[in-house]
This record gives sequence, C-alpha cells and structure tokens, in this order.
Amino acid sequence: MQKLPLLSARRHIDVCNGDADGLCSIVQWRLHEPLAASLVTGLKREIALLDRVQAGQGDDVLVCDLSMQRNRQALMRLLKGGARVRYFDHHEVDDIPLHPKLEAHIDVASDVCTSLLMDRHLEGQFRAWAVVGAFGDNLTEVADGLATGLGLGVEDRRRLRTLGEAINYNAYGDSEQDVHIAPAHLYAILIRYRDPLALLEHESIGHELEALRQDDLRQAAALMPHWEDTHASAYLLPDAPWSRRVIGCLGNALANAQPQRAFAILKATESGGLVVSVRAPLCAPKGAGELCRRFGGGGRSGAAGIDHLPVQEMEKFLQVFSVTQWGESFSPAFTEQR
Ligand SMILES: [Mn+2]
Repeated sequence: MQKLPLLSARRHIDVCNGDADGLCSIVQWRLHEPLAASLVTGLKREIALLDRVQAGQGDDVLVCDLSMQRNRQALMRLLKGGARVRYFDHHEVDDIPLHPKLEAHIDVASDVCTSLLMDRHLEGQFRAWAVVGAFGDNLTEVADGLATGLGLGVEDRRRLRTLGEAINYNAYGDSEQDVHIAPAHLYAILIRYRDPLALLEHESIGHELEALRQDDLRQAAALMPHWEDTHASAYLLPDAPWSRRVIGCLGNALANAQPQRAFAILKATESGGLVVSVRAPLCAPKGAGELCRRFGGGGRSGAAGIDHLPVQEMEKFLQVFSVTQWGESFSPAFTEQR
C-alpha cells in the first residue's frame, strides 16, 4: 500500500538539552523518523525547556536529556492537554508519572547517557551518532567500545570523540553571545548527515569548535589551583566569556588527565556569586551529587554542580570538598561533626 504524504495538523515537537548528548539523541530519532518537526533547545544551563512547549491533542512531543524532575509540571500539563510524550533521559528522578500518553525511557546508571538510551531503543541504527553523544557526556570508555564494535579504527574513533567534545563545549555559556553557534542552528547542520564522519569531512563547524575549545582550555591551563591536596584540586575562575564556555569541558579535561583526583571548578558569576562544577575521581565516580546537594545544587554521583553558591559559602564548600570521601558515602564521623 502506498503511503500518503503526511498532511495532518498533528505537530511534532522535539525538545532537548543543547549539549552533544541531547542533540545527538534527537538526530538519531529524526534520522529514523524524518518528519518535519520543530526543535526547542537551548544552552546547557537552560533545563526547564518544557515550559516553552505548547502542545495538545494529537501532538507528538519528544523530550531528550532534560531532567524529568525539573520539567515535571510542564510534562503533566502537556499530558493533560492530550499530547503524546516520548521521554528519554538519564538524570535522577524521584518518580516517573504513569500516564497512558507517556512513554518514558529513563535509566540513571552511571554508564549510560540519553544518546545511548536512544541507540538502545533504535537498536543501533545510527550508532555512530550515539557514540558522538556519549563522548560528549565523557563516557569515553563506553563510547570507544561501541565505536570499535562498528569497526572504526583509532583515527575515526578520535574524530568522533573530538566532535562529541566540541558539540558539548558549544552548549556552555551564559547567553548565545558567549557560544560560537546557537545549538538549534548546530542541530540543523548535524541532521544533514547520517554519518558523523561524513559531517567532519564536508563541514567546517566541527573543526572550528574544536579550535575554539583548545584556545579556551589553554587560558584555563594558565591558572594555578586555588586549593589542592594529594587527592583533590579546586580552581577559581574569573567571570569571562572564555571561562563561561570552558567550565563544562575543563572538568572533563582535568578528570581525564588525572583520573585518581577529584576536581571542583568555581567560577565567579555576574550576580556576584559562584557557579560550581564538581567531578568525583573518574576511577571512583561517587559523592559529587551528595556534596552539591548540601549546598543547594544537584547532579549525578560522578559529576554535579551548584548553580548559585554565595561567596560567603565558598570557604565552607571548600572545607567539605576537602574532607569528602570519594568513592563512598560521606563518613558517619563527618556527618556527626555537623
Ligand atoms: Mn546527558
């Protein structure tokens, strides 16, 4: 039977984090189901993106790599309005609503990311894109293993890694003025290619982003740690366009270079506070989320953050950071001291 062209009023709305994991999840889905869809995305820090979505009866909404916890109200509004929602994510969530119109693919294991959940759902159809997303989320080992399974050699694996890290880098900034290309515009380039290696061959964007990322990392490398001991280091960054961009990949770069060490990166903000990013040691990725939650932040066990730390809390934060037992829960002895 011949398929009729799709002329219904049904709208397709894709919503994702503007980092590599988010964008590469949507890319996989839209290569699989190439329908005209509108995209709602933003910078890394813009999490409550479902608030911006209007959809109702008969509409299809795809959500990728956005905390369900942080978008729950908007999700319930869309479901009640009659929209069908497919939700793929790997961020912690207290409970997933049961609703006939919600299809949730949530897995918070530390070795998965949203691109990998999409890859699982699509049974590896666009695995090279899943690999790019996973490299972007710093799941280097998993990504490298999957790429090897695709028969890719060391050079191609390195290319996919660089692309993932470059896309991820591009999502960090306070506003679109800080970043090289708005994530929505970057998506429009990515989706032209079924194979990310072909994108690298035909487009300059991957190489441009990587060159800028290296420039910003060089600026950061010139800084001395604000505090360090044998197992952890804390850096204090000024508020500048380069530091607003580099804050995401600097943690990964430091963690990859010294997998035994925990890192805290504190950056001054325009409003006079600090934004904090914490990495547990790569080889014992536990404790970061717990530490950040004590200061009003959140995140996963291996990587977490605090959106706003008052300057007067900095010393207290550094003190708790310095006594954190990485790889296990906080020691009872320390809990009693508080
Ligand atoms: Mn992610």
